[in-house]
Amino acid sequence: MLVVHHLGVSQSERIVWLCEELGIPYELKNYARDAVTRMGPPDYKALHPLGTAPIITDGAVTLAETGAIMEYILAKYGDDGLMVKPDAPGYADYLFWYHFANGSVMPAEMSAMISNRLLKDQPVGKALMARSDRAFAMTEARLGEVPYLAGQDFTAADIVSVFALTTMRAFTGRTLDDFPNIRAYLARIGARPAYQRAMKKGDPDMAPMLA
Ligand SMILES: N[C@@H](CCC(=O)N[C@@H](CS)C(=O)NCC(=O)O)C(=O)O
Repeated sequence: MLVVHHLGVSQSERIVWLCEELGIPYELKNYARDAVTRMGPPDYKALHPLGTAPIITDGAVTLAETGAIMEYILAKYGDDGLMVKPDAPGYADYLFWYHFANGSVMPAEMSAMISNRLLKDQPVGKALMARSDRAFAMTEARLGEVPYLAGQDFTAADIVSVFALTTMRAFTGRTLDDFPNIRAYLARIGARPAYQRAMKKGDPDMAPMLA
């Protein structure tokens, strides 16, 4: 049985959402963050040497790292059209936005979170925060051209990307005031029953940060 180990208010919401979009059977185990450190609790960290959310277990397999987990589930359980195939138009766009999310945007948001607190007035802090600004500007521009990140259709690139635009803002303090296209996109995402179910199951006490 596929088990999704979800750390509260974290990137693992994406895996819960993926499972809900695919409609596959899975067990959800919720873990609360440590009350003092706000990090994962010891029983979460014991699951995998990396110790960060998301983590899944599936029979003998224990897997960490969002991208690996997403690809594992999509390949093993069927992608239900959420992956753009190499011969389809938009394949390169799909690849770019899928990998941009965790390869560039999440590191930029993590850096911005620290920089905002500790390095705000220093050149290095400003440079790191500019990375986050660029990521949001690129996403805003893209969503002014197409309804979803890979193009006309909702794909796994959206599932991996939405966390940085929503829940992560609880940590960075960024608002969406200057990003009308992102706000309109998040309204479309928020209307998806699978997204609503995932957020309710994973973080029942948190209203999704869609605006
Ligand atoms: N690149 C990793 C990053 C994972 C990560 O940093 N997860 C955070 C949650 S947003 C975490 O586990 N924080 C708590 C901790 O490190 O104990 C991935 O995408 O899986």
